[in-house]
Amino acid sequence: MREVISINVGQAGCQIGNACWDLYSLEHGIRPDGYLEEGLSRPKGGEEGFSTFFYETGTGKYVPRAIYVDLEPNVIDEVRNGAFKDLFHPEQLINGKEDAANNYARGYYTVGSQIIDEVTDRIRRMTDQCDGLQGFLFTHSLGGGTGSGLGSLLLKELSENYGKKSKLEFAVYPAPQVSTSVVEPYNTVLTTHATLEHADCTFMVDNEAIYDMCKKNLNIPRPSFKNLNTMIAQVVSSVTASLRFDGSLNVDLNEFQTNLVPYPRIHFPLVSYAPILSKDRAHHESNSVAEITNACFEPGNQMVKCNPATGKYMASCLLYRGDVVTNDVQSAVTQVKNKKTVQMVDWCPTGFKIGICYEPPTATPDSQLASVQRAVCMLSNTTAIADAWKRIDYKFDLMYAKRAFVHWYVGEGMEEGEFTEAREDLAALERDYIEVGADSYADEEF
Ligand SMILES: Nc1nc2c(ncn2[C@@H]2O[C@H](COP(=O)(O)OP(=O)(O)OP(=O)(O)O)[C@@H](O)[C@H]2O)c(=O)[nH]1
Ligand SMILES: [Mg+2]
Repeated sequence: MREVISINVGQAGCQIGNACWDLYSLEHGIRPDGYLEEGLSRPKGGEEGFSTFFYETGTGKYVPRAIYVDLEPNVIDEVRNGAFKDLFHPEQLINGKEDAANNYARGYYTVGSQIIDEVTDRIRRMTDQCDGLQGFLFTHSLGGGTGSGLGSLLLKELSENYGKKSKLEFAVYPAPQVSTSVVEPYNTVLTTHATLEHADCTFMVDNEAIYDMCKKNLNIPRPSFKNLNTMIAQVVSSVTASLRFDGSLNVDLNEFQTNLVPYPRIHFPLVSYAPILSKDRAHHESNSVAEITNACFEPGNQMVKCNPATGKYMASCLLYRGDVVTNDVQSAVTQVKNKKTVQMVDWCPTGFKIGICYEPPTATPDSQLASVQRAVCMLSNTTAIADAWKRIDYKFDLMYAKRAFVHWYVGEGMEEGEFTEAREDLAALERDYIEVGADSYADEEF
């Protein structure tokens, strides 16, 4: 048993959590009330797979290994009253009375610190139920006060209490289209600095990139958070499929991580997904392995806006799902390696790690995504992702030059020095990316 506990923090974290558990349940044949669909004697996913994410109670009900936490009640009340109200144990849903008001310092210091003991206590009870805890999967926004502040505090606590257990996160990168506050660049920089040494691997989801995907590929004129989350859940599901389904060539997430993260700080792989097809277009596409593999190198399939053609790849993993055979994958990968736009760093062998999970992707009934026979999710550690840091650092600097809004943070017990320290750390991170991308012999004199 290699259990994984999901921790959803703040509005974005919890709402993405909802979309994920909705999808996982469908994939494993578990009904919204936690009992199995008719005709099943055990959840789908092989002997053990599902039990990394669900545990079984004495009455044959399956419960997600998940914690929801928000500093205010609304988002979690929706879970308590929604379609999945019976799926969760009430103890898994934790909320406070007032939110962090978009303020990292409230999430980390004042309001967050009041709830942290309760949260770590519930997490402890859940880890006690595990035989061989593998790690934690976080979802949160970088821009919200709770997602950033409480998220950072929790990751730090988990680091202290669970030492070497993996901590992976899906972190929502702010976008102007769906932004809720002006201080998101502050929160993003502060939380990235605070979690850099605690998270082992961070998959960023840039709301702007997902918004464009929904609009262009799925023909949704004004995408809502729900639409974005359905898309995000599909990606999270692909990344976690290897943990939830038994199967051959189904490489463990740990193994991917080892390959993806060459240095502890360089732990932000770019995620791409294909196909992203609306229901009405699905019939016109063949979706061969070669096509979907190639599509992962198209900007429109990336979860973060950046240009990998101008950067270098350090490592890449391709996670296939569904009706896929190794021969097709091998020829697709050979083609990809010959692309001019795919430049590897000179210190790393040109390896693409492959995983195949034979369970095809599932689309939830209200999803605009077409049901397809196969899909692929690419995780690649590319220096191009540093563009995301550049953009947010620039926005941070514009405000911080005028010390705009800083008093709100200082008023919640934060020292101004933390701003400078965080910003310097991000500047160092940008430099780290330049350094890993530089040719090994470029500095030498001959
Ligand atoms: N993809 C996605 N992004 C969301 C969702 N809800 C909020 N966001 C984004 O998250 C950021 C705001 O953070 P929230 O998660 O709402 O804030 P919070 O963590 O609840 O913190 P406070 O409300 O400030 O206490 C903005 O960038 C929003 O665009 C969601 O359901 N899905
Ligand atoms: Mg909130």
